[in-house]
Amino acid sequence: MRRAVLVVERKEGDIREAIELARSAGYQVLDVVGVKLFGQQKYGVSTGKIDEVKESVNTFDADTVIVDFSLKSSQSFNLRKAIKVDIIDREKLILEIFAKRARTPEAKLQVKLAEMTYELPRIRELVRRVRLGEQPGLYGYGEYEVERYYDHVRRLQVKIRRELQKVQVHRKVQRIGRRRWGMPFISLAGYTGVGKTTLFNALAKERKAVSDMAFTTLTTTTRSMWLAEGKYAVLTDTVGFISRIPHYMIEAFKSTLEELTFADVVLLVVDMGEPVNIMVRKLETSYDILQELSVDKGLIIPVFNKVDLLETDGLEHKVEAISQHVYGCPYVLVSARRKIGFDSLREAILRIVGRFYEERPYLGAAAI
Ligand SMILES: Nc1nc2c(ncn2[C@@H]2O[C@H](COP(=O)(O)OP(=O)(O)OP(=O)(O)O)[C@@H](O)[C@H]2O)c(=O)[nH]1
Ligand SMILES: [Mg+2]
Repeated sequence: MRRAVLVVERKEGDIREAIELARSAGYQVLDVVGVKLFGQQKYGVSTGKIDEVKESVNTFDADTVIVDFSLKSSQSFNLRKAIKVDIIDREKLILEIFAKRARTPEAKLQVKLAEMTYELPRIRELVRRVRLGEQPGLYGYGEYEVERYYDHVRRLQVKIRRELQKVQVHRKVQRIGRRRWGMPFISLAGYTGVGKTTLFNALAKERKAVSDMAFTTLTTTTRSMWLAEGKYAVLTDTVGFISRIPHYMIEAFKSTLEELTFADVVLLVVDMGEPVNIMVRKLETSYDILQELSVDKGLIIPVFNKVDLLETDGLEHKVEAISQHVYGCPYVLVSARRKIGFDSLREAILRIVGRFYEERPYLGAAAI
């Protein structure tokens, strides 16, 4: 695991999300430094703050500085020069998470494309600096090679766009293939750190459903789930939603969430431990994202997780406030950690997919 010092903008204040993002990308956050961003052209932060970050890097022996906002290419270079460890800005961090989670050929291509969109202005900056003699070239190459690399990336972008058109046709075929499973598909969705994976693991363990052997063809993020006597479903964990995603990454983001587009039920997980205003904002944006992915509201069950963190009074107050922002299916209260509320959750799921079993009775593992 890489060791990072996290630099956050004080005004934005969503330190929890920033830490969760860093964790998802595989970094251990050792220290957090708050900064103000106003009018700091050269580094993105004030020179006084740079000293503070440097000190923190030394104290904690960090090998990376993650800044929770976007940096211009020139600012990245200047910071790297000043602090002398890797500098990862928010865009780069999100790209690293996407790259780790992209599974389908389409998602991989979309992420590549977004990575290149991110890299191009940085290569341009490098060319400029090599020309000024300020910076050794890319991997020790000179100006000419760096320019060639730039052209190469541009050509690659064109090629990837063409490939993407081809795989998008494939996706439809795959989707039809999934129907042959004879089980409904349930996907977990929600912001990063709300407890999707914890819930995924807990639900998959409740009464071993069909033999896990049947699932070896799928990824580690898909398991069978028991719903009721003789009724099983396929449960899939997904990428967490992320706020403030730059526009050019939206397609990459959506393609890493492809599972959601063919789910029969989407469990939209919300963290009850967060302040009400943040919960409401995240719930509303989640509905928007799901709508963008063409997920029907009638298939979305809001799952309010981590109820174990709250006293009865606090819980009632929060539920009352947030329930006014629930559309479609009613919400369910759970604790993934304490395994509370799972019966209600299964009932809510069965209300949506119950008919599925009447139309096509479960075929058993042998049929998979
Ligand atoms: N108290 C409490 N903590 C929980 C509960 N469910 C999950 N957590 C904690 O919340 C943190 C995030 O949980 P994850 O399951 O990794 O969250 P996630 O939604 O999968 O996050 P990403 O994969 O980053 O999108 C972990 O520290 C969990 O232990 C719960 O019911 N109660
Ligand atoms: Mg997870």
